Amino acid sequence: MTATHQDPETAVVAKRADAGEADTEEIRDLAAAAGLTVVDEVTQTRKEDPALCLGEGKVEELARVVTRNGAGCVVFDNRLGPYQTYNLGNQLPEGVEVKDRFRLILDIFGQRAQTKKAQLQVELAELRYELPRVEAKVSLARRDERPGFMGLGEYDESREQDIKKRISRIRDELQRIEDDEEHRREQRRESGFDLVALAGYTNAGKSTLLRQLAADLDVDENEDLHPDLDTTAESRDKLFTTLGTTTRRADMDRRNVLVTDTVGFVSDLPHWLVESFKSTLDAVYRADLVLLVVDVSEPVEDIREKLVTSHDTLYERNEAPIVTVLNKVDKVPPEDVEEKKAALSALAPDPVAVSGKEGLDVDELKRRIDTDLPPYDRERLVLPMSDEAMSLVSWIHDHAHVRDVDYADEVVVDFEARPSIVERARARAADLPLPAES
Ligand SMILES: Nc1nc2c(ncn2[C@@H]2O[C@H](COP(=O)(O)OP(=O)(O)OP(=O)(O)O)[C@@H](O)[C@H]2O)c(=O)[nH]1
Ligand SMILES: [Mg+2]
Repeated sequence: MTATHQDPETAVVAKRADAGEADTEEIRDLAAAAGLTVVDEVTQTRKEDPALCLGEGKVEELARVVTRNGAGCVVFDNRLGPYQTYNLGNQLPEGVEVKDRFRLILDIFGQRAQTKKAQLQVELAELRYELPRVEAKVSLARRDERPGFMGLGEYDESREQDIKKRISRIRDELQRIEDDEEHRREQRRESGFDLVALAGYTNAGKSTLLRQLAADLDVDENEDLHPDLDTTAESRDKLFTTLGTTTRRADMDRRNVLVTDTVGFVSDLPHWLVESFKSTLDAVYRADLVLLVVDVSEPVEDIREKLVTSHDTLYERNEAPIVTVLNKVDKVPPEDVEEKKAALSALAPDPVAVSGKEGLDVDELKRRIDTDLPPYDRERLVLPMSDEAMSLVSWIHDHAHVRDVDYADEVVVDFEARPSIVERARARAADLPLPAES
């Protein structure tokens, strides 16, 4: 068969599994999310070959498949070491790029990063990916170097130093951004808001739920643009539609709640990659309540695995209560939802089943947000009839849920709010000047 020209947007997927069938569904979705067209796949079940990941014969087959399709790129679902990437490149037609799963995820993040913060995080992740590869080259060059001979390692050594310096500069810059955001969260709490975060795997339906819960437009001015918030846009299953964070005010009866949507998790993310996105995940780690969203139409074993990994990621840093949200109930018969609930009861003791798309049981979810957030304190203040007291009443209206105000000789205001808000209202009431004798 004759080779067509190589198309850089065309990919062949490769995957090695230790046992069983190699499932390529997710890596195909990831490749599509990166803008690649997957034309074919080559899989193998065997133990890892240290030089090539796949067996030698399999790699020859891979080279033939790549040539036949004119593919410009091979995407491995496996993690490839620096030498494996290099060796595979030598076995494949010239010019064909070899990417592993993590390189591909970095590509997607790079394409989606729109804010300064997201771009810094992507760059940090890329440098962290590159560093061990450069270090490996440096140590090889050192080993082979003969005394008195300025060797190959020189370039790599200075590259290694550059990467380390850049990593530390980016860390400082991200730290400043994190501090600003922490400050903003504190200000929002002081204004009487409870902070709720949506977390979960990519494609679970977090952004769709945000739309259902939201009362008005974004409250963040400088966050990522959100193509997925356009309700008129045709939605189709796509991974990592959301990379930054978006915060919106929820439409609630009693509490003032801000809901933040965040980047989705993906399976098998290495620690360094998750760490690079810590600033984005801080919105989850520092929330007052986390809504952990899963797609209930997936097989129960997949859901279980995702819940376990999500809990591991969250419990490391988060003390907030978690409400598990079983989303997409419209895709599953009710009896299956019940069966899955029962099967997952140890991990998700009291989940809420909803459909973000159809708006089913969103009110029930709001009730759960209300009850599972840290409780409000209730207070009843008796204030003198004065201008200062009126301005305190209006402050209480802004920061708390007012149950009743009674204007007679005195003002009696009955309200509930975050404990810190109640405390401040009490302090302000104690400071009110006594009304002038008349
Ligand atoms: N049938 C059905 N589809 C849904 C529901 N909720 C979301 N979807 C679809 O699932 C896909 C993913 O939804 P998103 O809200 O973008 O998911 P996400 O969790 O924000 O994904 P990332 O931003 O990639 O982390 C979209 O095609 C939605 O239309 C639901 O309740 N039922
Ligand atoms: Mg999203």
